[in-house]
Amino acid sequence: MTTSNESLQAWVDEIAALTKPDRIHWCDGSDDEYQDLIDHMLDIGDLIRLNENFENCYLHRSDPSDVARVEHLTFVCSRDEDDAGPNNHWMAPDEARAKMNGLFTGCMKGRTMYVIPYCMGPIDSPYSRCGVEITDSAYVAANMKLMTRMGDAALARIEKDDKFVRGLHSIGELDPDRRFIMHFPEELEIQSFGSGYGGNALLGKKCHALRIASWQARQEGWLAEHMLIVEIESPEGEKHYLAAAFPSACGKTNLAMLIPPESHAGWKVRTIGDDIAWLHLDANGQLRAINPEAGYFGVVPGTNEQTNRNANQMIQSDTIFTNVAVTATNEPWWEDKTTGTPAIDWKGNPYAAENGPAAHPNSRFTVSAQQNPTWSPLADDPAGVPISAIIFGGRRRELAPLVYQAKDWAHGVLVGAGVASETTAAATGKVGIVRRDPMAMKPFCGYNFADYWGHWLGFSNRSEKLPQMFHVNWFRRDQSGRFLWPGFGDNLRVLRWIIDRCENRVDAVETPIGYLPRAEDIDVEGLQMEANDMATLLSVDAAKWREEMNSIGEYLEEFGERVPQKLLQEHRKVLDSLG
Ligand code: GTP
Ligand code: SPV
Ligand code: MN
Repeated sequence: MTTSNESLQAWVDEIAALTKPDRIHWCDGSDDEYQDLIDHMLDIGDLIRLNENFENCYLHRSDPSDVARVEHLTFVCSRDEDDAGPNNHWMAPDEARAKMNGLFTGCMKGRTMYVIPYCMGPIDSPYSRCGVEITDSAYVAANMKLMTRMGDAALARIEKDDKFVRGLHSIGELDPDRRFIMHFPEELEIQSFGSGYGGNALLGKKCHALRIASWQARQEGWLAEHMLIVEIESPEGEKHYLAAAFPSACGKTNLAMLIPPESHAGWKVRTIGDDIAWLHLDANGQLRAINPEAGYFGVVPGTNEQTNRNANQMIQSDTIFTNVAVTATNEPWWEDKTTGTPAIDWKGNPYAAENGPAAHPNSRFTVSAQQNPTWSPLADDPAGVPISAIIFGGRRRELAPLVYQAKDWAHGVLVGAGVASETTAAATGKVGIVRRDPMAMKPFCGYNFADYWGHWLGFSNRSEKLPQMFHVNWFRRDQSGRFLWPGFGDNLRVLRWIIDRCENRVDAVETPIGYLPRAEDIDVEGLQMEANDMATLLSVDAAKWREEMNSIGEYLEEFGERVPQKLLQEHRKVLDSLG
């Protein structure tokens, strides 16, 4: 196949000449093609078929050195280093291109080159953007089919728009020393070599829909964010759409498909998106969100009937599992799964407890969003959904209360900029280290955070109907390590307070860091919670917050003179009111 779009055809020809594949396959996105990809991977041993209880489910074991995003090998190659900012690794575009050209030369010899046209967002939405990923990985092609609107329809839109993000990917030799994820935002281009893992290899997701899109969004006046989008409907039929940014492996997928607790009969929760939101102001000044993705690449460990019945059900069929364990009867198994026992670990070795967890802590499922029992058809609405509240959050065993509300938009931007969270297994490196992760975008913002905060602040000049902003923390613990808040479905109780605040239906306690709930305003019916725990969850320790605000101040200073004065003023205000 070929395309009528000359620049796409020329680029594909150029990449084929560089990488020298044996075959070129243009993906049409059909179900037959998906099955062919699966059959091929079963043949060559890249996939293992799981047993009949998991219909059309497969296990992929990645190279043990290639199980998570690699932030130290991810670069933003803008022409000016300051445009990438201290939040990114930077390499000069010429140097990066020379390095990548060397790696890509002849790298697809003996392999098939897949050309994958995809559309991020509903095919007919003005907010959507297209891309083409060229890859030598059938695993990537199959995952892109589940994760994006991939194939003929996307190609037709590309031929109409004549604009697309170019993503070039090769697994290379999966050698960590020859692994780089490069972004050229000015050219709308991505080059990724040496990894087959999700965020490094499925280029539509973090590379395009966040790093490149955030850059485009700044120029065009919108936001590309690491946010879930969820619909909450009350028993009376009142609907609200919330967008929430939590760092990787901090609960977005779970919140986006939560199951109301038993005490909450009549409440309905539907999922628009679980990881990425593109936010635009409409003609009336209403902020609207689309989910650019069409599938979920979710954390497997921790998923079970109690924590997330929907996710558990969603991954019983037509799912690609990456790096989970299997039982003796070839069912997938992971930590906190409530049935079965592991026989073979994620590396393919006989399971032995002393070798660590059976499933990799960052093992993932890939599944079409339509399999989610709470999938909302509004995920396909070209106009997106109107957002009532923006929620930031992190994984903090101390300090951050269960929930608080920012005083206004500018204060909310400071709250977002100050987000800190314990690192997780979603990226290589140490787990459990608290680091700043502004707006949960530390690994994903394709430009200087100082400019990004300025872009966020600017929205208040453009609309008087902006969403309210909040911060949540589901992860407070006591001395013994026990979670103080039950989390998961019970998080609805907190979302209700957030909605009531948006609707001006409930008072709050004003503190220097923002508005907190009165304890009686969080509905705890049916919860076995100690009053003490709730008091801890809703307390603000001024001395510790002064330390926190000083540390946020030091962090902002790292960005030098580009930091907006307005943000520094907000910071000063909070610090002053802490006394
Ligand atoms: P990415 O896909 O990496 O962006 O992650 P995510 O933000 O979608 O995180 P996800 O919902 O997959 O949750 C990650 C881990 O946190 C899983 O092991 C969950 O079981 C756990 N988790 C999610 N929500 C809660 C919660 O409310 N409380 C507690 N204690 N754990 C949670
Ligand atoms: C994350 O790490 O935030 C993910 C998984 O959502 S990945 O697509 O690999 O980035
Ligand atoms: Mn994510």
